[in-house]
Amino acid sequence: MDDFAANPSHPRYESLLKRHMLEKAAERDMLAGSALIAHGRGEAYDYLLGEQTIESAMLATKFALQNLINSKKSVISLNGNTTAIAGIELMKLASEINCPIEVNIFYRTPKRMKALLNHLESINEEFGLDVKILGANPDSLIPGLEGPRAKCCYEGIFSSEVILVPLEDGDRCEALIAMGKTVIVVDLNPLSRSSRKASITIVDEISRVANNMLSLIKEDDISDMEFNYDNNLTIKNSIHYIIKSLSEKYDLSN
Ligand code: PTJ
Repeated sequence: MDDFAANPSHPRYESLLKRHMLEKAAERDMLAGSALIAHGRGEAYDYLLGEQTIESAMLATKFALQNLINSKKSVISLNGNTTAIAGIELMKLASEINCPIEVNIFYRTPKRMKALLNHLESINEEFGLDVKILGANPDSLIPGLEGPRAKCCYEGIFSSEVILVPLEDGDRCEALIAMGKTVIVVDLNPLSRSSRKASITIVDEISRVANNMLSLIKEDDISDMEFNYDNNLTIKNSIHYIIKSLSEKYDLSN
């Protein structure tokens, strides 16, 4: 990737690459001012998860994908961070599921919206995709939210049954749940309000989730799989994992 100097053999290669992608996206005006702080918080949780997809997250990912595939209408909502580090994979996923992408950002400015929409259109062109990209002309409001955060598109977020909203804020997650939607959140912090309020919480890193979904979608049985899914248990299992990993990282008995 252009001026990225790290070698793939570096033990922290993936992490350095994601930071670099965010730096580049910031140069292109795609990110919120606090994007790198949000990413750093995510990295801290990811360290505790061993920078891997844990079992409970994989189960949530499978169940989430089944919901996205089987629903009458689904949408993938993208913000700045998500577009920067998993934009290509999520556009490919949208193409496989045949659902639109909606750019929906917390810190909404015309400059950022334009940069993000242009970037996603360039992914369509580069990879020969034909994904519908919404967000340029919001015509609806999410009830219960105030200001620009409430804006959305009827064709996308407003009328969809199932919505994948990685790195969502707690208020909007609750407002979408109140609209009766199945809300799939991806958040490395299992304790965040969005994690606790979502219908399906994937405690994992967004680019790993996108890649996992792209692999899983090739398995023909995903839409018929039987699940006995309990989101509360998913969250509890991720917290148990973090506690266990913390206690194993250092011998506290000495
Ligand atoms: O592009 P915008 O305007 O919508 O703004 C995006 C950010 C992320 C800046 C905004 O939504 C924000 O401030 O988010 P928060 O409230 O800091 O929450 C971000 C959550 O995402 C935190 O709980 C992080 O742990 C988590 N997170 C950060 N990076 C990742 C992540 N979760 C999964 N994958 C990541 N790569």
